[in-house]
Amino acid sequence: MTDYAIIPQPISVVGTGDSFELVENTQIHLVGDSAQLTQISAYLQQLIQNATSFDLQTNTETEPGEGAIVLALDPSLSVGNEGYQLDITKQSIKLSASSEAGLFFGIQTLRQLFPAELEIKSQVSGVKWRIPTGIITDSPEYAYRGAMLDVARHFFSVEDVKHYIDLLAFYKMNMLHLHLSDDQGWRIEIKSWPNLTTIGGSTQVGGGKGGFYTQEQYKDIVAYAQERFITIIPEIDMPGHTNSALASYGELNPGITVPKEHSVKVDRAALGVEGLDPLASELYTGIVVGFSTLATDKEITYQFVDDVIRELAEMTPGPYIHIGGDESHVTEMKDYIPFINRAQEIVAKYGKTSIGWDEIAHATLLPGSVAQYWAVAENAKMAVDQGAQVIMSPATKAYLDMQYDSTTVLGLHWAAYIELDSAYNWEPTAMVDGIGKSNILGIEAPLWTETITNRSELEYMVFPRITAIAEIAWVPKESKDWDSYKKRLIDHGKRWELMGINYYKSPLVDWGK
Ligand code: TNX
Repeated sequence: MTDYAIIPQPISVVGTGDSFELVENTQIHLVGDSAQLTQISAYLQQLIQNATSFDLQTNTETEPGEGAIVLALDPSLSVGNEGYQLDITKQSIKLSASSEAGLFFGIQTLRQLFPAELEIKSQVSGVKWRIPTGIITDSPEYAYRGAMLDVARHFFSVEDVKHYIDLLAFYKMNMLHLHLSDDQGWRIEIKSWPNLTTIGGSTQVGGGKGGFYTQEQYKDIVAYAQERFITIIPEIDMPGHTNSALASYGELNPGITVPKEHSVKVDRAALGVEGLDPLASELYTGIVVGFSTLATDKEITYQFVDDVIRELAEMTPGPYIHIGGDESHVTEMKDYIPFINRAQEIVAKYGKTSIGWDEIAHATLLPGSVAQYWAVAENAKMAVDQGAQVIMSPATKAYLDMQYDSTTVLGLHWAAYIELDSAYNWEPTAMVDGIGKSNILGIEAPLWTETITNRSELEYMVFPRITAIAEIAWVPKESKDWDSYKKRLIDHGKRWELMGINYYKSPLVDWGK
């Protein structure tokens, strides 16, 4: 196993110098009793079938024969909640874990050990499907390994989101935070407040037609993610970043002014909303932040928040709801604090835990609430002083919408230019004085989409930096190694070519031809 190229780097890899060859009659043997086990083996079966065209048979009754891939769920195994062990010999592959999630992550490692051609979606001939023998023991450093996609500034289709989920799963990420609302668009159907999508979802940055997920589509995304051991975290950003809601319901609007440039009159007749409250704001298609706020002094606002959170919670099996809370520049602090306090209570009432951007630390955090550090270290420290855990998303390191350098066409650079080495070489426990390992729930890399309009652009900003973030979230700091990572990345570049993924060929990596 000298030239394996696994990202994130497993905790321990011991090679034994031989190889296992996958052939047509290799079987998948399941040990353990769990419906999810069958689903995991179907996932592996499909993964292998695409390129090899082998239709591997699964069995549970008999002893594994020669040449089997064994997936063993063994609750007594001490590899941690999400850990796994891979024992590869010339005769067989044995993947064991104490949880289904561990098995799933182990499959991602296995997948990366095969020739890169495994990632081709149609039959490939002339490849020997061999993998090196050895023993791998592995488990993650952080429980929360996430990415965020802003579907509010530009809308992304269900298919695009699923595609992103597949790519995150490949790197053992387990959280996808969806930024579902912002000034420019409201992207999730709320049945009790239908204008949110008919009006609020009708446009996006630059004035495109926008879009939204029906509740059925959202549930479909959630289920797809769940099968890949990824939790969806829905965000409704409040009380700022709410113009799309204010344009949909005048009663929520305290009378804010939409920046003239890029403000768009709601076409009441075309959208079929003639009775719209005259206080409703205009739609907004620009990228200025910080001009909007909900009317925090009106009871109707809390009815609105309650309805939205209730409907969201009903279709979100994961434990978290993100309430935003960032850049509420036109909400006075005396109004902001009670608003965030009440929003957290509403989230708790529906059985969920709140996450908010670091500004929410100004409020009184409910036990369990999580603050997401992006900009202001003092806020993150205030959250920790209240007993909260923190998600690390420093804009200067983890923001996937930041340009790589001054020549990058897409993206912004208000926080920094983030070349690959900068995305890789930072240490979560060294970012904020007084915030250490036990205060950190995990790491998240947000992709804001003011300038990102489609799948190919998304991929270009995400790859390769997301792999640096995945490695920081999975690997203990002592084992992180920039030179080793750079070398392993070459193999991943090859895989991305075969997967048709558009990526930034950082000059720091020797990608080959
Ligand atoms: C700041 S990050 C924002 C977003 C923008 C982003 C662009 C955060 C909590 N707020 O509204 O999209 O910068 O990089």
